[in-house]
Amino acid sequence: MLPRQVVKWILVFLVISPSLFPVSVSEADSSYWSAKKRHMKKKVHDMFYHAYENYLTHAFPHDELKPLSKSFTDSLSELGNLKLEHLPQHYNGSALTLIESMSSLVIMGNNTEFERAVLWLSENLNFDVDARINLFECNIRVLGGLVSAHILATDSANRLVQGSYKNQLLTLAEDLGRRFLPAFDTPTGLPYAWINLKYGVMENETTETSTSGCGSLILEMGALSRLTGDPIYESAALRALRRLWSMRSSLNLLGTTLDVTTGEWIEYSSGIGAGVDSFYEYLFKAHILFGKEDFWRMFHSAYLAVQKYFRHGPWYHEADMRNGKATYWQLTSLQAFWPGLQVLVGDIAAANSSHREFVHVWKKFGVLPERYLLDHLMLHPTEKYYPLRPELAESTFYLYQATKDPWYLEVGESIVNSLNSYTKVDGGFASIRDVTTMQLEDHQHSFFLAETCKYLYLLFDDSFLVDRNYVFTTEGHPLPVLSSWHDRLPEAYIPRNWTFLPSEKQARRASAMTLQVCPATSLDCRHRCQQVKSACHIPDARSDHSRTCIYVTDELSNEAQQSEGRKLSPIIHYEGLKVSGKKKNLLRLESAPHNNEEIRVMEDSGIHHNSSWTAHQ
Ligand code: DMJ
Repeated sequence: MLPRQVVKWILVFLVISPSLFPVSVSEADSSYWSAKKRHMKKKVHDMFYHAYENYLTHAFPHDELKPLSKSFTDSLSELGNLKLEHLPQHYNGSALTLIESMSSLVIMGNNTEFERAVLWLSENLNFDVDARINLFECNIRVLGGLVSAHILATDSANRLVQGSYKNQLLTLAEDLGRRFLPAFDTPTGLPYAWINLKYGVMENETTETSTSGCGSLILEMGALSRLTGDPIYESAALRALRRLWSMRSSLNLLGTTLDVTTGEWIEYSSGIGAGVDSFYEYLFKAHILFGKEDFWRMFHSAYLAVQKYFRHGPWYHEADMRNGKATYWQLTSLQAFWPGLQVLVGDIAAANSSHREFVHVWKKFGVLPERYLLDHLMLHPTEKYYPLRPELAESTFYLYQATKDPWYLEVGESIVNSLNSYTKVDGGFASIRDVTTMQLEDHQHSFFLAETCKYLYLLFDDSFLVDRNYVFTTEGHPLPVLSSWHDRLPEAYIPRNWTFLPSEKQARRASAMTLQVCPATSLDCRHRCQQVKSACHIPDARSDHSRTCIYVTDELSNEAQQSEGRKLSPIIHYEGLKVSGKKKNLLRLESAPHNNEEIRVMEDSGIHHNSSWTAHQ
């Protein structure tokens, strides 16, 4: 037994030691997270190669891997084709998964494999095939994959062997782009959803398409025009987008499906998920990529309408575009991309609150089910599947970029663990047919390599993004933000305006992804804090979610410190959330307080207990 005096001094030392050595505590913290990141990066790297090598062994050059039977499917002609109509007789695939993997290979630093893929595609890929493909899917996966890979191949920063590359991928992309053009030959300029790569629009082709199907082509086709100098692709996509926007209701809402020959809506109900999702994404990303104010104006009105009519607390339901009345109360796996888009926009408070709910659902089922009925709190009877979708990983990556809150690393870790325990099989990664039984399905979708693995990898290692500006397409293919493609580069995308991340040992330039493009308006300035409302933020009507974002900047804290003559901790208020003092505790307000009112707080018993928000948000 130790003498009582010694025990007393040990206890005193333990109590005061954190204040004597504050730096070593935070250093221990940061080396814990650095080690965690290295470990997780390796895990994701291994996942990607397990999927990729199995694809090469059992499926290449066909489109996608069937990981249970270790065989293949030529699925480009099946994508979006639910009834599997008009399947081609002699189509042997387009190496879809290889094309989709190329930007991930570069991000993971495997230039040798990337070059091998460039060579193979240059010599073998041929689009002159009798295959009826979905324009949207082929655009985001194949055209986007090729255009992005071409840019990466010609970017000297990637140190690829420049001499061996003669723009072969761009030539292929242009050939494909030309084959898309007949689809746009309609009285409205809205493209058909389906086109035969060899013969153009087929006889008796359906005239029905979706909002995302005809409204999210501008990034890939715009980039193709900028690269080739031929404006025809960008003009076709832009004309369709403008026509679609002109079909919005007086509430600035759109429907989900429409007729390309009449320009009439077929389905008036819409939300932010299937059939619409990337339409919103592309309005905003087109503004970033091409700098046109027009895109910003469209996006801003559309975004505000979504926040006003679809949002219910952290959830998004569907509504009728004509009157804004709620129609379907459903959470869908595809909606999980929305918080990521909100981060880019700058509406981080709303992004954070929705993202947390998706994480809850992921944890409840082990993965995200395709559709969950919010009004009945049950799974959709037939859409219980999880096809290895990337959206939650994508949003987690964006939120970590913006906040550097290590809690998002933990979310990423649990996504990785779930994928490895439920979906990894000897022959790759399999989709889940039913999240209640975890029964598997024999399909490894190409977006698992293009997006799911990529966003998880970037979450744990973002070195590819440092000092560079990229916009990721909806399929996760990076396109650079170049001043030569711009009418005017947005302020936030000019490197001299980039913020510095204070949490690093040495200040490091952040990528544009950590910035808020959506302009902030200063509302009020009281002695302790400045209220800043993002122009993109619409407080929802529920009383328990009615606070607007309030940020306290470092400068104001310092100013307040001087005026009050005492040390203040940076404070960040979020909607109903307050972080102060002890950085590690996230506290939830019991009720929304008035300014400077004494507030009662309680520990957040939810999943965010390990947060450490910092003031640079
Ligand atoms: C991807 O093909 C794209 O992200 C698309 O926009 C919709 N979702 C799938 C993956 O879930």
